[in-house]
Amino acid sequence: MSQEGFNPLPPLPSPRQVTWHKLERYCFVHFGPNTFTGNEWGNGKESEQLFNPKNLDCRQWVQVFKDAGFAGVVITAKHHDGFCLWPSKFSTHTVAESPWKNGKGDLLKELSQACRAEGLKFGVYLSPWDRNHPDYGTPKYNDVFKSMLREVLTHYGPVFEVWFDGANGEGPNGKKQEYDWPGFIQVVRQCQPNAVIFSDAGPDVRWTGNEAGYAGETNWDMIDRSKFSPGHADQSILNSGVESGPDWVPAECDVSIRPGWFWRASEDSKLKSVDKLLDIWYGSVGRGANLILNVPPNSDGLISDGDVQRLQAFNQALEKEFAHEVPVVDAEELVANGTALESAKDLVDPEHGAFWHSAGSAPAKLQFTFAATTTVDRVILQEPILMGQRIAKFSVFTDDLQNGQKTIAEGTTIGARRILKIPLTKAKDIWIEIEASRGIPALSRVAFYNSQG
Ligand code: FUL
Repeated sequence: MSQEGFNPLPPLPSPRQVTWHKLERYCFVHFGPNTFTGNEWGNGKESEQLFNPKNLDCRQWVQVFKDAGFAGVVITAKHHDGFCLWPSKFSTHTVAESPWKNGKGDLLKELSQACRAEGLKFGVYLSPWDRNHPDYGTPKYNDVFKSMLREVLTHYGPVFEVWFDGANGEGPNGKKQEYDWPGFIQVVRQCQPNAVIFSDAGPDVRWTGNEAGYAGETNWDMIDRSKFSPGHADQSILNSGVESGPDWVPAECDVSIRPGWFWRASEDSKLKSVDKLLDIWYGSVGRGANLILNVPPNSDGLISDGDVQRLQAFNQALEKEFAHEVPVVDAEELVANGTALESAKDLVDPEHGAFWHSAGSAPAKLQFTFAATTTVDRVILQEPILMGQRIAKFSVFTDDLQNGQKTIAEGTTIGARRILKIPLTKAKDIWIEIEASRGIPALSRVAFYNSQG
């Protein structure tokens, strides 16, 4: 397992991106005037009087998300309608003008405190598009937006992700804005240097190109950032990334548990099924991306019972998938010097963990042996992404006297993780062949499971 002479292959993730990769899944919360009107996009003319979530309790949201295994929350601090969920000094369309808590409420304060109390990460969505602000469409608005960002990023403790929406429509004056993206990014870097910035063009995390929750089967963490700008990015490229891309900008998959982003009573019965949520998880987290699942609170200010139950059932189903790991007793070529397998099997932390790499370029074959003939139907593969994303094509196969060599799975990229559902396979040994790779292939984790128990 000597790592001498094996060098990182740029581009590489920044420390803030490495931290982000480990979160895997967190919740999105769309909440605001639309929660009370039933609209998806407010026009900015909604009366502040509408906003009155009488039983609002962010601790309930956070407890529900935490119990269901989610690592954090990103809240729509300001959606396209311009309504601010905090009492911004730079707008007259905020919680301060609403009847909620007699205008004394601050939703970002309540949510960030609840997150800190439970150890969840806190993130913010701020739409640059503002259908309410009178300055929208003029250079002055860029300063307004930066001032709002500063408020949000300096008053509520650590922020793990700042989510910029690419939508760019007209303001109340019918004008469109020339956004000062470099300026917006600079404010985030100054106020929250550890936060990743999401947009359809990064700079830190990219949109996956759809709102259905699926990364590409092939999912490179790289793109060429110079070819994209927010609102102007090729969706199919965003979905699969670019093998030769010079910038590390991994994908995040956004999707709602309901048909819409905002809560409405008529969609209480239209929640995604547990099977659908699992499929989305395999299509996002399982392809090395992160999943941001939207679970919108209702007009009372609470996550509805149906959503709570669905999240719990989803989490239970996910835990069941990986409840039974099948231990590997020997991993040839994985541990070149024959070190006890435990040490290799525990290499699950791409930041600090050691890893296997081949002596030369692909192909490379790895043999995993179980204590006895056993059955497996799930495989987790991980690359040590601190060394760069490399593997471009692999297959998983069995080989025995009776049936000869039999391919049970094929794939392209792995990255932070690749989680495979394979047909229930009876075997004493399983092989993984890395057929193509940028540079020398490396793996930091290979694990087998039997979801049937
Ligand atoms: C889109 C917005 O227009 C939707 O309303 C929603 O917020 C979604 C997550 O992003 O661009």
